[in-house]
Amino acid sequence: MCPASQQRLVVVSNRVPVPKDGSNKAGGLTVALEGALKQSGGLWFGWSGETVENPPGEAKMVQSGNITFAVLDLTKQDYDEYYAGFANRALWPVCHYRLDLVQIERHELDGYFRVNHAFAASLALLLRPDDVIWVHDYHFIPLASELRKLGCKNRIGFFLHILWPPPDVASALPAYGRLLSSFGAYDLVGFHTPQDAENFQQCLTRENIGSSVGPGEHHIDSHRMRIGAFPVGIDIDTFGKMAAAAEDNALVRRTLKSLGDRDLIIGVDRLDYSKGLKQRIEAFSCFIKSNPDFRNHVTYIQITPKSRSDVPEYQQMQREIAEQAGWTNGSLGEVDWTPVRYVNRTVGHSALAGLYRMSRIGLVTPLRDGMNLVAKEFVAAQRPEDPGVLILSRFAGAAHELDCAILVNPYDTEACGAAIARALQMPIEERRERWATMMERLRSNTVQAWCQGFLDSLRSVSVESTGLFIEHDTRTNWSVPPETPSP
Ligand code: ADQ
Repeated sequence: MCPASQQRLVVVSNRVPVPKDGSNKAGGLTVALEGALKQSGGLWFGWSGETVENPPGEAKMVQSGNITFAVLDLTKQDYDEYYAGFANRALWPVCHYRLDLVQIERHELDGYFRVNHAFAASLALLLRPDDVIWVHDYHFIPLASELRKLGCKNRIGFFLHILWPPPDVASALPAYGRLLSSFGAYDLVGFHTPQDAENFQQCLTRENIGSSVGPGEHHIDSHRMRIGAFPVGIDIDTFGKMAAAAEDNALVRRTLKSLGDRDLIIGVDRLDYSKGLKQRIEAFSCFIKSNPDFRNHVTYIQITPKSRSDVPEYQQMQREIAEQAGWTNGSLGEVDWTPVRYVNRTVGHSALAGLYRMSRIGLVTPLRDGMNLVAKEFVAAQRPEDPGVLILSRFAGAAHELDCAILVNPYDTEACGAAIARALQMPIEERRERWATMMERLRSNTVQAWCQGFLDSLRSVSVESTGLFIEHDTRTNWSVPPETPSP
């Protein structure tokens, strides 16, 4: 048996950043996971991003240093049912409290479990007895239970990157009991916030699945499952340096020039109904109408790459937001002033960091969000001597740590409009003070610390039933990392 630090790490996620042509476009989360994989050698397993007619049952492998990337193709039917269907038309809306958008289709549910079974069968062939497995996100909730059915006795942890709602909302999920029970195959289940972890444990208790042994610990069929909050962070030093260097970035310079002497308000989100874009544009409109002195003195740039365009709810929303941005410009704009620049583009991380840095305000107002990394990136990108102001939804997980932002209720568009006016007039001392406090919080919980915290907790879990592992430190710091501030 290998010592704990030598055990190979296996990461499972829907999309896998298979290295291509030596290019490195990885975000902070990917870099942190790759760092963890490099420490002891590792395997990153998941979907290739491709759909083909007859996928080979075996994974395609790419070796890069001591990391093996292994990916499976999907059929079009698998993709439609598992990904575009159950994951994004049932799990995603329920977890974001949008019961009005839930699509319940029995064949999509079947497809979700079928793909999880197929991925487990393929992964099982690649596993070693002492591998530690870390499964990511809502696409793969039943993966561990499928692996257990195939005899896998490894430690398996799960981290949910989105919210977990309370029982009254979560129970709108089709096959709710089956999904909840399948969590019982994990040794550790992690969420962004203590609130999500608590909601999840309440769901188990209400459904009589196992028994709670205090907060953060649940026994299911003699198996002990730990439940904890592990708020994901960012690499603030790298991001801050990138933002400073990006002042010379061509796109950043052109944008700055195009603004003239107007202040910049920035929003950066995937095009998703959870991000509150409709309400945000309305709030901006309210702000201009209530504060006519700011007309032609401020520009709001919303950078929003399209996502999940093959899901009908997203197609409709794309049309609505584009119309709303056009309508706002038509009614508020001037011949020489476009108040809202709405752009459906992905921007490189370096340019994005530079744009955050030159913005007076970061508008991050999701209706619900597990964490929201844009809020953290915006703060990390600021100039210490002249920082911009973060306006943050109280319904983003990031609000637990970034409570020195101007916290808003995104549904209250007038109040959000007033927050914009307040941010633009905030004295420099107050801006510096708020920013310094937020930076302290971000520094105490980087993405590397998040990764290490989760893996330390997972590795410290004893796997009594298998006898494969010696029990390590079983009670250390697994529930909520101590540096995480209370909500
Ligand atoms: P997302 O819903 O995708 O993530 P978020 O946390 O904001 O949301 O992460 C988005 C990432 O994409 C950020 O790093 C951002 O810089 C980047 N991005 C966004 N728009 C971009 C653009 N136009 N061009 C380039 N990059 C862009 C899910 C959950 C979140 C959780 C994360 C991580 O929904 O709540 O914070 O996972 O766990």
